[in-house]
Amino acid sequence: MRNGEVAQVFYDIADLIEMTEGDRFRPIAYRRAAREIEAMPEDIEKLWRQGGVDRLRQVPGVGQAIAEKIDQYLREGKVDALEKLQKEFPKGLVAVMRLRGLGPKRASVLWKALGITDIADLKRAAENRQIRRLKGFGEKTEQKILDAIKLHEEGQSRTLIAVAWPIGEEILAFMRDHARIDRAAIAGSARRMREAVGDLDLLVTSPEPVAAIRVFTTMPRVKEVVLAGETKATVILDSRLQADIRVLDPGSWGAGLQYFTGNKDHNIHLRTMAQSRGWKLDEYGIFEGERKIAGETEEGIYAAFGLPWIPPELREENGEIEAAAKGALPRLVELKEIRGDFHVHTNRSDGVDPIEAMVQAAVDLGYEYVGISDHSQSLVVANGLSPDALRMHRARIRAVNREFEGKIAVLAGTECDILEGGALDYPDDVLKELDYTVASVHSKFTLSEEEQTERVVKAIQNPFVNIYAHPTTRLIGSRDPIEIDLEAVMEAAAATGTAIEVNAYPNRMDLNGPNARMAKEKGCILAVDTDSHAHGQLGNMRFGVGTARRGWLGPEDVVNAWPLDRVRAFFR
Ligand code: DGT
Ligand code: CA
Ligand code: CA
Ligand code: ZN
Repeated sequence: MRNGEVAQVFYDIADLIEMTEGDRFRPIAYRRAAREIEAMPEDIEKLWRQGGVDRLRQVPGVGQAIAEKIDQYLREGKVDALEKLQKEFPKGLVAVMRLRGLGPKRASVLWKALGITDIADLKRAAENRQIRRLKGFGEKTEQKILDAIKLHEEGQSRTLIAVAWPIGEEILAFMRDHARIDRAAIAGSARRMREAVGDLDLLVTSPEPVAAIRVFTTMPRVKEVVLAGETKATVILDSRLQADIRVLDPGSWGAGLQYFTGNKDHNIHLRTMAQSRGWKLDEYGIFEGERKIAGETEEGIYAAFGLPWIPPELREENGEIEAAAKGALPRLVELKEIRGDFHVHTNRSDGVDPIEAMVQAAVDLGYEYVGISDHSQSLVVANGLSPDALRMHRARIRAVNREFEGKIAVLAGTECDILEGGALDYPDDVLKELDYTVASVHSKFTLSEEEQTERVVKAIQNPFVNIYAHPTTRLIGSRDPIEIDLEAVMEAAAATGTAIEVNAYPNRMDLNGPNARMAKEKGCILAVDTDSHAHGQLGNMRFGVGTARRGWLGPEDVVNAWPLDRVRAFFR
Protein backbone atom coordinates (compact mmCIF):
# COMPACT_ATOMS: atom_id res chain seq x y z
CA MET A 1 0.00 0.00 0.00
CA ARG A 2 1.40 3.41 -1.01
CA ASN A 3 -0.86 5.62 1.12
CA GLY A 4 2.06 6.73 3.33
CA GLU A 5 4.11 7.72 0.30
CA VAL A 6 1.26 9.70 -1.24
CA ALA A 7 0.55 11.41 2.09
CA GLN A 8 4.21 12.44 2.32
CA VAL A 9 3.94 14.29 -0.99
CA PHE A 10 1.27 16.54 0.53
CA TYR A 11 3.10 17.01 3.80
CA ASP A 12 6.10 18.18 1.75
CA ILE A 13 4.00 20.52 -0.36
CA ALA A 14 2.44 22.01 2.80
CA ASP A 15 5.88 22.58 4.37
CA LEU A 16 7.24 24.26 1.28
CA ILE A 17 4.21 26.50 0.78
CA GLU A 18 4.82 27.74 4.31
CA MET A 19 8.31 28.75 3.19
CA THR A 20 6.78 30.89 0.47
CA GLU A 21 4.68 32.64 3.11
CA GLY A 22 1.73 32.20 0.81
CA ASP A 23 -1.85 31.61 1.77
CA ARG A 24 -1.83 30.20 5.30
CA PHE A 25 -4.89 28.05 4.64
CA ARG A 26 -3.41 26.07 1.76
CA PRO A 27 -0.95 24.15 3.95
CA ILE A 28 -3.84 23.29 6.28
CA ALA A 29 -5.81 21.83 3.37
CA TYR A 30 -2.82 19.81 2.13
CA ARG A 31 -2.03 18.46 5.59
CA ARG A 32 -5.64 17.54 6.13
CA ALA A 33 -5.65 15.55 2.88
CA ALA A 34 -2.33 13.94 3.86
CA ARG A 35 -3.65 12.84 7.25
CA GLU A 36 -6.81 11.54 5.63
CA ILE A 37 -4.87 9.48 3.09
CA GLU A 38 -2.54 8.19 5.79
CA ALA A 39 -5.43 7.12 8.01
CA MET A 40 -7.77 5.59 5.44
CA PRO A 41 -7.99 1.81 5.47
CA GLU A 42 -8.39 1.46 1.68
CA ASP A 43 -5.44 1.34 -0.69
CA ILE A 44 -5.41 4.67 -2.50
CA GLU A 45 -3.75 3.21 -5.57
CA LYS A 46 -6.55 0.67 -5.85
CA LEU A 47 -9.22 3.38 -5.63
CA TRP A 48 -7.39 5.29 -8.33
CA ARG A 49 -7.22 2.26 -10.62
CA GLN A 50 -10.92 1.66 -10.11
CA GLY A 51 -12.18 5.16 -10.75
CA GLY A 52 -9.37 7.62 -11.47
CA VAL A 53 -9.57 11.23 -10.41
CA ASP A 54 -13.33 11.07 -9.81
CA ARG A 55 -12.96 8.25 -7.32
CA LEU A 56 -10.07 10.03 -5.57
CA ARG A 57 -12.26 13.09 -5.10
CA GLN A 58 -14.58 11.05 -2.88
CA VAL A 59 -11.81 10.81 -0.28
CA PRO A 60 -12.57 13.41 2.42
CA GLY A 61 -10.30 16.44 2.10
CA VAL A 62 -9.40 15.62 -1.50
CA GLY A 63 -10.69 18.12 -4.05
CA GLN A 64 -10.02 18.35 -7.78
CA ALA A 65 -6.55 19.93 -7.45
CA ILE A 66 -5.29 17.38 -4.93
CA ALA A 67 -6.88 14.48 -6.82
CA GLU A 68 -5.02 15.54 -9.97
CA LYS A 69 -1.74 15.63 -8.06
CA ILE A 70 -2.35 12.13 -6.71
CA ASP A 71 -3.17 11.03 -10.23
CA GLN A 72 0.09 12.44 -11.56
CA TYR A 73 2.07 10.90 -8.70
CA LEU A 74 0.63 7.44 -9.27
CA ARG A 75 1.16 7.70 -13.04
CA GLU A 76 4.59 9.37 -13.18
CA GLY A 77 6.03 9.08 -9.68
CA LYS A 78 6.33 12.86 -9.41
CA VAL A 79 4.20 15.94 -8.88
CA ASP A 80 4.97 19.11 -10.83
CA ALA A 81 3.78 21.43 -8.07
CA LEU A 82 6.12 19.79 -5.57
CA GLU A 83 9.08 19.85 -7.95
CA LYS A 84 8.50 23.53 -8.61
CA LEU A 85 8.52 24.30 -4.89
CA GLN A 86 11.59 22.14 -4.36
CA LYS A 87 13.42 24.16 -7.00
CA GLU A 88 12.56 27.33 -5.12
CA PHE A 89 13.91 26.17 -1.75
CA PRO A 90 16.61 23.73 -0.65
CA LYS A 91 15.10 20.67 1.03
CA GLY A 92 16.92 21.09 4.34
CA LEU A 93 15.52 24.56 4.82
CA VAL A 94 12.18 23.15 5.94
CA ALA A 95 13.86 21.66 9.01
CA VAL A 96 15.50 25.04 9.67
CA MET A 97 12.11 26.73 9.46
CA ARG A 98 10.68 24.25 11.97
CA LEU A 99 13.29 25.08 14.62
CA ARG A 100 11.87 26.79 17.67
CA GLY A 101 11.72 30.55 17.18
CA LEU A 102 12.60 30.57 13.48
CA GLY A 103 9.72 30.22 11.04
CA PRO A 104 9.65 30.74 7.27
CA LYS A 105 10.67 34.38 7.17
CA ARG A 106 13.86 34.04 9.17
CA ALA A 107 14.78 30.74 7.52
CA SER A 108 14.52 32.44 4.18
CA VAL A 109 16.72 35.37 5.32
CA LEU A 110 19.36 32.95 6.60
CA TRP A 111 19.37 31.13 3.31
CA LYS A 112 19.60 34.24 1.17
CA ALA A 113 22.15 36.10 3.32
CA LEU A 114 24.40 33.24 4.43
CA GLY A 115 23.57 30.43 2.04
CA ILE A 116 22.28 28.24 4.86
CA THR A 117 20.48 25.24 3.40
CA ASP A 118 20.14 22.90 6.37
CA ILE A 119 20.56 22.59 10.13
CA ALA A 120 24.23 21.59 9.88
CA ASP A 121 24.97 24.84 7.98
CA LEU A 122 23.02 26.82 10.53
CA LYS A 123 24.89 25.28 13.45
CA ARG A 124 28.24 26.07 11.86
CA ALA A 125 27.22 29.66 11.13
CA ALA A 126 25.98 30.18 14.70
CA GLU A 127 29.13 28.67 16.17
CA ASN A 128 31.25 30.90 13.93
CA ARG A 129 29.28 33.92 15.17
CA GLN A 130 28.07 34.83 11.70
CA ILE A 131 24.42 35.09 12.61
CA ARG A 132 24.76 37.92 15.12
CA ARG A 133 25.99 40.13 12.31
CA LEU A 134 22.78 39.79 10.30
CA LYS A 135 20.31 42.60 10.47
CA GLY A 136 17.51 41.81 12.94
CA PHE A 137 19.28 38.82 14.54
CA GLY A 138 21.87 39.74 17.17
CA GLU A 139 23.85 37.81 19.76
CA LYS A 140 20.84 36.73 21.81
CA THR A 141 19.06 35.29 18.79
CA GLU A 142 22.22 33.46 17.83
CA GLN A 143 22.30 31.77 21.24
CA LYS A 144 18.58 30.96 20.97
CA ILE A 145 19.22 29.33 17.62
CA LEU A 146 21.94 27.14 19.16
CA ASP A 147 19.54 26.19 21.97
CA ALA A 148 16.85 25.32 19.43
CA ILE A 149 19.31 23.15 17.49
CA LYS A 150 20.19 21.32 20.69
CA LEU A 151 16.51 20.68 21.43
CA HIS A 152 16.06 19.42 17.89
CA GLU A 153 19.07 17.09 18.17
CA GLU A 154 17.79 15.67 21.42
CA GLY A 155 14.45 15.01 19.78
CA GLN A 156 16.21 13.28 16.89
CA SER A 157 18.26 11.01 19.11
CA ARG A 158 15.24 9.55 20.88
CA THR A 159 12.14 7.91 19.42
CA LEU A 160 8.62 8.50 20.69
CA ILE A 161 7.16 5.55 22.56
CA ALA A 162 4.10 5.55 20.28
CA VAL A 163 6.47 4.96 17.35
CA ALA A 164 8.95 2.60 19.04
CA TRP A 165 6.52 0.30 20.84
CA PRO A 166 4.65 -0.94 17.72
CA ILE A 167 8.01 -1.52 15.99
CA GLY A 168 9.10 -3.65 18.96
CA GLU A 169 5.88 -5.65 18.76
CA GLU A 170 6.27 -6.06 15.02
CA ILE A 171 9.83 -7.37 15.42
CA LEU A 172 8.81 -9.87 18.07
CA ALA A 173 5.91 -11.08 15.91
CA PHE A 174 8.31 -11.48 12.99
CA MET A 175 10.74 -13.43 15.18
CA ARG A 176 7.94 -15.73 16.34
CA ASP A 177 6.97 -16.39 12.73
CA HIS A 178 10.49 -17.12 11.52
CA ALA A 179 12.36 -18.65 14.47
CA ARG A 180 11.67 -20.98 17.38
CA ILE A 181 10.84 -18.51 20.12
CA ASP A 182 9.40 -19.52 23.48
CA ARG A 183 9.20 -16.26 25.39
CA ALA A 184 9.56 -12.72 24.12
CA ALA A 185 9.33 -9.29 25.71
CA ILE A 186 10.11 -5.64 25.17
CA ALA A 187 12.42 -4.44 28.00
CA GLY A 188 14.39 -1.23 28.62
CA SER A 189 12.89 2.23 28.80
CA ALA A 190 10.04 1.18 26.49
CA ARG A 191 8.83 -1.32 29.08
CA ARG A 192 9.08 1.44 31.65
CA MET A 193 6.89 3.51 29.28
CA ARG A 194 9.22 6.44 28.99
CA GLU A 195 7.71 8.95 26.56
CA ALA A 196 10.71 8.64 24.23
CA VAL A 197 13.32 5.89 24.09
CA GLY A 198 17.00 5.84 23.14
CA ASP A 199 16.76 2.36 21.67
CA LEU A 200 14.64 -0.77 21.84
CA ASP A 201 15.73 -3.65 24.08
CA LEU A 202 14.20 -6.99 23.14
CA LEU A 203 14.48 -10.27 25.01
CA VAL A 204 13.62 -13.79 23.88
CA THR A 205 14.25 -17.38 24.82
CA SER A 206 14.84 -19.95 22.11
CA PRO A 207 16.17 -23.51 21.80
CA GLU A 208 18.15 -22.25 18.78
CA PRO A 209 19.77 -18.94 19.76
CA VAL A 210 22.05 -18.65 16.71
CA ALA A 211 19.16 -19.14 14.31
CA ALA A 212 17.08 -16.63 16.27
CA ILE A 213 19.86 -14.04 16.04
CA ARG A 214 20.15 -14.66 12.30
CA VAL A 215 16.43 -14.01 11.83
CA PHE A 216 16.80 -10.78 13.81
CA THR A 217 19.75 -9.46 11.82
CA THR A 218 18.21 -10.32 8.46
CA MET A 219 14.74 -8.84 9.03
CA PRO A 220 13.55 -6.64 6.17
CA ARG A 221 13.58 -3.52 8.35
CA VAL A 222 17.29 -3.80 9.19
CA LYS A 223 19.47 -1.16 7.59
CA GLU A 224 22.73 -1.96 9.35
CA VAL A 225 24.00 -4.73 11.60
CA VAL A 226 26.15 -3.15 14.32
CA LEU A 227 26.91 -6.32 16.23
CA ALA A 228 25.95 -9.97 15.83
CA GLY A 229 27.06 -12.47 18.48
CA GLU A 230 25.76 -15.90 19.43
CA THR A 231 23.18 -14.69 21.92
CA LYS A 232 22.98 -10.98 21.29
CA ALA A 233 22.81 -8.51 18.43
CA THR A 234 22.36 -4.83 17.72
CA VAL A 235 20.87 -3.44 14.53
CA ILE A 236 19.83 -0.08 13.14
CA LEU A 237 16.37 -0.14 11.58
CA ASP A 238 15.18 1.78 8.53
CA SER A 239 13.65 4.38 10.83
CA ARG A 240 17.14 4.98 12.32
CA LEU A 241 15.97 3.43 15.59
CA GLN A 242 18.46 1.03 17.17
CA ALA A 243 17.25 -2.34 18.43
CA ASP A 244 19.19 -4.65 20.76
CA ILE A 245 18.24 -8.26 21.28
CA ARG A 246 19.34 -10.87 23.79
CA VAL A 247 18.54 -14.55 23.73
CA LEU A 248 18.25 -15.60 27.35
CA ASP A 249 18.48 -18.98 28.97
CA PRO A 250 15.00 -19.95 30.28
CA GLY A 251 16.42 -20.31 33.79
CA SER A 252 17.59 -16.69 33.64
CA TRP A 253 14.49 -15.21 32.01
CA GLY A 254 13.34 -13.32 35.09
CA ALA A 255 16.81 -12.07 35.96
CA GLY A 256 17.43 -10.89 32.39
CA LEU A 257 14.05 -9.22 32.19
CA GLN A 258 14.71 -7.42 35.45
CA TYR A 259 18.25 -6.42 34.48
CA PHE A 260 17.46 -5.14 31.00
CA THR A 261 14.35 -3.28 32.09
CA GLY A 262 16.34 -1.00 34.37
CA ASN A 263 16.59 1.73 34.94
CA LYS A 264 20.23 1.68 35.83
CA ASP A 265 19.82 3.41 39.21
CA HIS A 266 17.03 1.07 40.22
CA ASN A 267 19.28 -1.85 39.33
CA ILE A 268 22.22 -0.41 41.24
CA HIS A 269 20.02 -0.07 44.31
CA LEU A 270 18.97 -3.72 44.07
CA ARG A 271 22.54 -4.84 43.48
CA THR A 272 23.65 -2.98 46.61
CA MET A 273 20.93 -4.77 48.55
CA ALA A 274 22.23 -8.07 47.19
CA GLN A 275 25.79 -7.25 48.19
CA SER A 276 24.80 -6.36 51.74
CA ARG A 277 23.29 -9.85 52.01
CA GLY A 278 26.46 -11.44 50.66
CA TRP A 279 24.82 -12.22 47.31
CA LYS A 280 25.60 -11.40 43.72
CA LEU A 281 22.89 -10.08 41.37
CA ASP A 282 23.41 -9.99 37.61
CA GLU A 283 21.46 -10.69 34.42
CA TYR A 284 21.67 -14.46 35.11
CA GLY A 285 20.19 -14.49 38.60
CA ILE A 286 20.86 -13.99 42.30
CA PHE A 287 23.71 -16.14 43.57
CA GLU A 288 24.94 -17.05 47.02
CA GLY A 289 28.38 -18.42 46.23
CA GLU A 290 27.67 -21.00 43.53
CA ARG A 291 24.07 -21.49 44.57
CA LYS A 292 21.40 -19.79 42.48
CA ILE A 293 18.68 -18.27 44.66
CA ALA A 294 16.48 -16.77 41.94
CA GLY A 295 16.43 -16.08 38.21
CA GLU A 296 13.61 -17.86 36.45
CA THR A 297 10.95 -15.26 37.17
CA GLU A 298 11.07 -11.54 37.77
CA GLU A 299 8.76 -11.95 40.77
CA GLY A 300 11.34 -14.35 42.19
CA ILE A 301 14.09 -11.72 41.94
CA TYR A 302 12.09 -9.20 43.96
CA ALA A 303 10.76 -11.87 46.34
CA ALA A 304 14.33 -12.84 47.27
CA PHE A 305 14.64 -9.37 48.79
CA GLY A 306 11.29 -9.70 50.54
CA LEU A 307 9.75 -7.28 48.04
CA PRO A 308 6.59 -7.52 45.98
CA TRP A 309 7.03 -7.32 42.20
CA ILE A 310 7.49 -3.67 41.25
CA PRO A 311 5.68 -2.50 38.09
CA PRO A 312 8.25 -1.45 35.43
CA GLU A 313 6.79 2.08 35.13
CA LEU A 314 7.87 2.77 38.72
CA ARG A 315 11.46 1.60 38.33
CA GLU A 316 13.12 4.98 38.22
CA GLU A 317 14.74 5.01 41.67
CA ASN A 318 12.19 7.48 42.95
CA GLY A 319 11.36 5.74 46.21
CA GLU A 320 9.71 2.68 44.68
CA ILE A 321 12.01 0.18 46.43
CA GLU A 322 11.42 1.87 49.81
CA ALA A 323 7.66 1.90 49.16
CA ALA A 324 7.73 -1.77 48.17
CA ALA A 325 9.63 -2.66 51.36
CA LYS A 326 6.97 -0.93 53.44
CA GLY A 327 4.15 -2.58 51.51
CA ALA A 328 3.17 0.89 50.32
CA LEU A 329 3.33 0.53 46.53
CA PRO A 330 0.32 2.23 44.93
CA ARG A 331 -2.27 0.15 43.11
CA LEU A 332 -1.74 1.54 39.60
CA VAL A 333 -4.45 2.30 37.08
CA GLU A 334 -4.70 -0.24 34.25
CA LEU A 335 -5.61 0.24 30.60
CA LYS A 336 -8.62 -2.04 30.95
CA GLU A 337 -10.03 0.26 33.64
CA ILE A 338 -10.23 3.23 31.27
CA ARG A 339 -13.86 3.92 30.42
CA GLY A 340 -13.56 6.85 28.03
CA ASP A 341 -11.63 9.72 26.51
CA PHE A 342 -12.46 13.43 26.77
CA HIS A 343 -10.07 14.99 24.28
CA VAL A 344 -11.15 13.99 20.79
CA HIS A 345 -11.22 16.10 17.62
CA THR A 346 -13.33 15.52 14.52
CA ASN A 347 -13.16 16.84 10.97
CA ARG A 348 -15.35 19.72 12.10
CA SER A 349 -12.15 21.37 13.40
CA ASP A 350 -8.70 19.92 12.63
CA GLY A 351 -9.37 16.20 12.88
CA VAL A 352 -9.61 13.90 9.88
CA ASP A 353 -12.58 11.72 10.71
CA PRO A 354 -16.27 12.48 11.19
CA ILE A 355 -17.84 12.19 14.66
CA GLU A 356 -19.27 8.75 13.88
CA ALA A 357 -15.85 7.29 13.09
CA MET A 358 -14.34 8.65 16.30
CA VAL A 359 -17.26 7.33 18.34
CA GLN A 360 -17.07 3.94 16.64
CA ALA A 361 -13.36 3.75 17.52
CA ALA A 362 -14.30 4.44 21.15
CA VAL A 363 -16.93 1.68 20.99
CA ASP A 364 -14.30 -0.68 19.58
CA LEU A 365 -12.09 0.05 22.58
CA GLY A 366 -14.97 -0.99 24.84
CA TYR A 367 -15.52 2.49 26.28
CA GLU A 368 -18.57 3.51 28.24
CA TYR A 369 -18.38 7.14 27.08
CA VAL A 370 -16.45 9.46 24.78
CA GLY A 371 -16.33 13.25 24.69
CA ILE A 372 -15.98 15.30 21.52
CA SER A 373 -13.85 18.42 22.04
CA ASP A 374 -13.22 20.39 18.87
CA HIS A 375 -11.27 23.64 18.83
CA SER A 376 -12.69 27.07 19.67
CA GLN A 377 -12.95 30.13 17.43
CA SER A 378 -9.60 31.84 18.09
CA LEU A 379 -7.64 28.84 16.90
CA VAL A 380 -8.08 29.75 13.26
CA VAL A 381 -5.25 27.48 12.07
CA ALA A 382 -7.15 24.51 13.49
CA ASN A 383 -10.44 25.62 11.99
CA GLY A 384 -11.91 26.55 15.38
CA LEU A 385 -15.69 26.86 15.69
CA SER A 386 -17.65 30.08 16.14
CA PRO A 387 -20.35 29.99 18.84
CA ASP A 388 -23.01 29.34 16.20
CA ALA A 389 -20.96 26.63 14.56
CA LEU A 390 -20.41 25.07 17.98
CA ARG A 391 -24.18 25.03 18.63
CA MET A 392 -24.75 23.20 15.37
CA HIS A 393 -21.91 20.85 16.14
CA ARG A 394 -23.43 20.15 19.54
CA ALA A 395 -26.72 19.25 17.89
CA ARG A 396 -24.83 16.84 15.59
CA ILE A 397 -23.10 15.28 18.60
CA ARG A 398 -26.48 14.84 20.32
CA ALA A 399 -27.81 13.15 17.19
CA VAL A 400 -24.82 10.80 17.07
CA ASN A 401 -25.36 10.09 20.76
CA ARG A 402 -28.91 8.93 19.98
CA GLU A 403 -27.65 6.88 17.06
CA PHE A 404 -25.22 5.05 19.36
CA GLU A 405 -27.66 4.67 22.22
CA GLY A 406 -27.08 1.47 24.16
CA LYS A 407 -23.51 1.25 22.85
CA ILE A 408 -21.79 4.31 24.27
CA ALA A 409 -22.59 7.77 25.67
CA VAL A 410 -21.30 10.64 23.55
CA LEU A 411 -20.63 13.88 25.43
CA ALA A 412 -20.54 17.29 23.82
CA GLY A 413 -17.52 19.33 24.84
CA THR A 414 -15.00 21.78 23.47
CA GLU A 415 -11.30 22.38 23.65
CA CYS A 416 -11.58 26.05 24.45
CA ASP A 417 -8.56 28.32 24.06
CA ILE A 418 -7.35 30.24 27.06
CA LEU A 419 -6.89 33.80 25.81
CA GLU A 420 -4.01 36.04 26.81
CA GLY A 421 -5.46 37.46 30.04
CA GLY A 422 -7.02 34.16 31.15
CA ALA A 423 -10.45 34.74 29.63
CA LEU A 424 -11.96 31.84 27.71
CA ASP A 425 -12.57 31.86 23.99
CA TYR A 426 -16.36 31.34 24.47
CA PRO A 427 -18.67 33.21 26.84
CA ASP A 428 -20.09 31.26 29.78
CA ASP A 429 -23.56 31.02 28.22
CA VAL A 430 -22.05 29.06 25.32
CA LEU A 431 -20.00 26.82 27.63
CA LYS A 432 -22.95 26.09 29.89
CA GLU A 433 -24.80 24.35 27.05
CA LEU A 434 -22.02 21.75 26.82
CA ASP A 435 -21.45 18.66 28.93
CA TYR A 436 -17.90 19.71 29.74
CA THR A 437 -15.08 22.05 28.77
CA VAL A 438 -11.43 21.29 28.17
CA ALA A 439 -9.33 24.47 28.35
CA SER A 440 -5.84 24.84 26.99
CA VAL A 441 -3.09 27.19 25.88
CA HIS A 442 -2.29 27.42 22.16
CA SER A 443 -0.84 30.93 22.01
CA LYS A 444 1.47 33.37 23.83
CA PHE A 445 3.93 30.67 24.85
CA THR A 446 6.54 33.22 25.86
CA LEU A 447 4.71 35.14 28.60
CA SER A 448 6.61 35.56 31.84
CA GLU A 449 6.07 32.85 34.45
CA GLU A 450 3.96 35.21 36.49
CA GLU A 451 1.68 36.22 33.62
CA GLN A 452 1.40 32.68 32.31
CA THR A 453 0.50 31.27 35.72
CA GLU A 454 -2.04 34.00 36.37
CA ARG A 455 -3.62 33.43 33.00
CA VAL A 456 -4.01 29.69 33.49
CA VAL A 457 -5.13 29.91 37.12
CA LYS A 458 -7.82 32.37 36.07
CA ALA A 459 -9.08 29.98 33.41
CA ILE A 460 -9.05 27.07 35.85
CA GLN A 461 -11.17 29.13 38.24
CA ASN A 462 -13.88 29.51 35.61
CA PRO A 463 -16.61 27.18 36.93
CA PHE A 464 -17.27 25.76 33.45
CA VAL A 465 -13.71 24.54 32.93
CA ASN A 466 -13.46 20.85 33.79
CA ILE A 467 -10.09 19.81 32.40
CA TYR A 468 -6.91 21.81 31.94
CA ALA A 469 -5.25 20.14 28.95
CA HIS A 470 -1.60 19.57 27.94
CA PRO A 471 -0.55 21.75 30.89
CA THR A 472 3.02 22.65 29.86
CA THR A 473 2.39 22.75 26.06
CA ARG A 474 5.78 21.15 25.47
CA LEU A 475 6.31 19.30 22.20
CA ILE A 476 8.99 16.65 22.52
CA GLY A 477 11.93 17.64 20.33
CA SER A 478 10.48 20.95 19.15
CA ARG A 479 9.01 23.11 21.91
CA ASP A 480 10.08 23.56 25.50
CA PRO A 481 7.47 23.77 28.26
CA ILE A 482 6.02 27.22 28.89
CA GLU A 483 7.30 28.97 31.97
CA ILE A 484 4.57 28.35 34.51
CA ASP A 485 4.29 27.68 38.24
CA LEU A 486 2.83 24.19 38.01
CA GLU A 487 2.33 23.93 41.75
CA ALA A 488 0.15 27.03 41.78
CA VAL A 489 -1.81 25.67 38.81
CA MET A 490 -2.29 22.34 40.55
CA GLU A 491 -3.41 23.99 43.77
CA ALA A 492 -5.99 26.01 41.84
CA ALA A 493 -7.16 22.87 40.06
CA ALA A 494 -7.46 20.90 43.29
CA ALA A 495 -9.38 23.74 44.94
CA THR A 496 -11.86 24.11 42.09
CA GLY A 497 -12.33 20.44 41.19
CA THR A 498 -10.73 20.88 37.78
CA ALA A 499 -8.96 17.85 36.37
CA ILE A 500 -5.42 18.17 35.04
CA GLU A 501 -4.63 16.31 31.86
CA VAL A 502 -2.13 13.63 31.00
CA ASN A 503 -2.23 14.20 27.26
CA ALA A 504 -1.18 11.07 25.36
CA TYR A 505 -0.62 12.65 21.96
CA PRO A 506 2.73 11.07 21.00
CA ASN A 507 4.90 14.19 20.97
CA ARG A 508 3.10 15.86 23.87
CA MET A 509 2.94 13.33 26.74
CA ASP A 510 2.00 16.24 28.93
CA LEU A 511 1.91 16.07 31.95
CA ASN A 512 4.75 13.58 32.15
CA GLY A 513 5.07 10.98 34.92
CA PRO A 514 6.83 13.04 37.60
CA ASN A 515 4.50 16.02 37.08
CA ALA A 516 1.43 13.76 37.19
CA ARG A 517 2.71 12.41 40.51
CA MET A 518 3.09 15.94 41.81
CA ALA A 519 -0.50 16.75 40.72
CA LYS A 520 -1.79 13.76 42.67
CA GLU A 521 0.18 14.84 45.71
CA LYS A 522 -1.37 18.30 45.39
CA GLY A 523 -4.81 16.69 45.56
CA CYS A 524 -5.70 16.88 41.86
CA ILE A 525 -7.79 14.50 39.80
CA LEU A 526 -6.24 13.70 36.41
CA ALA A 527 -7.77 13.01 33.01
CA VAL A 528 -5.82 10.72 30.68
CA ASP A 529 -6.75 11.76 27.14
CA THR A 530 -5.45 10.99 23.67
CA ASP A 531 -6.11 14.33 21.92
CA SER A 532 -6.97 12.18 18.91
CA HIS A 533 -7.20 13.79 15.49
CA ALA A 534 -7.92 10.50 13.66
CA HIS A 535 -9.76 7.36 14.75
CA GLY A 536 -6.60 5.26 14.93
CA GLN A 537 -5.14 7.61 17.53
CA LEU A 538 -7.59 6.66 20.27
CA GLY A 539 -5.34 3.64 20.77
CA ASN A 540 -2.59 5.91 22.11
CA MET A 541 -4.45 5.66 25.42
CA ARG A 542 -2.11 2.81 26.40
CA PHE A 543 0.83 5.24 26.43
CA GLY A 544 -1.18 7.78 28.42
CA VAL A 545 -1.94 5.07 30.96
CA GLY A 546 1.76 4.18 30.96
CA THR A 547 2.53 7.80 31.80
CA ALA A 548 -0.18 7.87 34.48
CA ARG A 549 1.39 4.77 36.00
CA ARG A 550 4.79 6.48 35.92
CA GLY A 551 3.02 9.16 37.96
CA TRP A 552 1.97 6.55 40.56
CA LEU A 553 -1.73 7.11 39.73
CA GLY A 554 -4.45 4.67 40.67
CA PRO A 555 -7.96 4.33 39.22
CA GLU A 556 -9.32 6.70 41.87
CA ASP A 557 -7.04 9.47 40.61
CA VAL A 558 -8.17 9.22 36.99
CA VAL A 559 -11.57 10.70 36.12
CA ASN A 560 -11.95 8.61 32.97
CA ALA A 561 -11.59 5.43 35.00
CA TRP A 562 -14.82 6.40 36.78
CA PRO A 563 -18.37 5.40 35.80
CA LEU A 564 -20.29 8.00 33.81
CA ASP A 565 -22.64 9.19 36.56
CA ARG A 566 -19.67 9.95 38.76
CA VAL A 567 -17.96 11.75 35.88
CA ARG A 568 -21.08 13.84 35.31
CA ALA A 569 -21.25 14.76 38.97
CA PHE A 570 -17.58 15.75 38.90
CA PHE A 571 -18.10 17.90 35.80
CA ARG A 572 -21.07 19.62 37.43
P1 DGT B 1 17.20 4.43 26.74
O1 DGT B 1 17.47 3.32 25.79
O2 DGT B 1 18.24 5.47 26.75
O3 DGT B 1 15.85 5.00 26.55
O4 DGT B 1 17.18 3.83 28.23
P2 DGT B 1 17.26 2.33 28.73
O5 DGT B 1 16.91 2.36 30.17
O6 DGT B 1 16.48 1.44 27.86
O7 DGT B 1 18.80 2.03 28.64
P3 DGT B 1 19.66 1.01 27.77
O8 DGT B 1 19.03 0.66 26.49
O9 DGT B 1 21.03 1.60 27.71
O10 DGT B 1 19.77 -0.28 28.68
C1 DGT B 1 18.64 -1.08 28.96
C2 DGT B 1 18.66 -1.48 30.40
O11 DGT B 1 19.78 -2.36 30.64
C3 DGT B 1 18.86 -0.35 31.38
O12 DGT B 1 17.66 0.29 31.73
C4 DGT B 1 19.48 -1.05 32.54
C5 DGT B 1 20.31 -2.13 31.92
N1 DGT B 1 21.70 -1.69 31.84
C6 DGT B 1 22.35 -1.24 30.76
N2 DGT B 1 23.62 -0.95 31.07
C7 DGT B 1 23.75 -1.19 32.38
C8 DGT B 1 24.81 -1.08 33.31
O13 DGT B 1 25.91 -0.68 32.98
N3 DGT B 1 24.54 -1.45 34.59
C9 DGT B 1 23.33 -1.90 35.00
N4 DGT B 1 23.12 -2.25 36.26
N5 DGT B 1 22.32 -2.01 34.16
C10 DGT B 1 22.52 -1.65 32.87
CA1 CA C 1 16.81 1.17 25.62
CA1 CA D 1 19.89 -0.77 24.70
ZN1 ZN E 1 -6.47 19.24 21.28
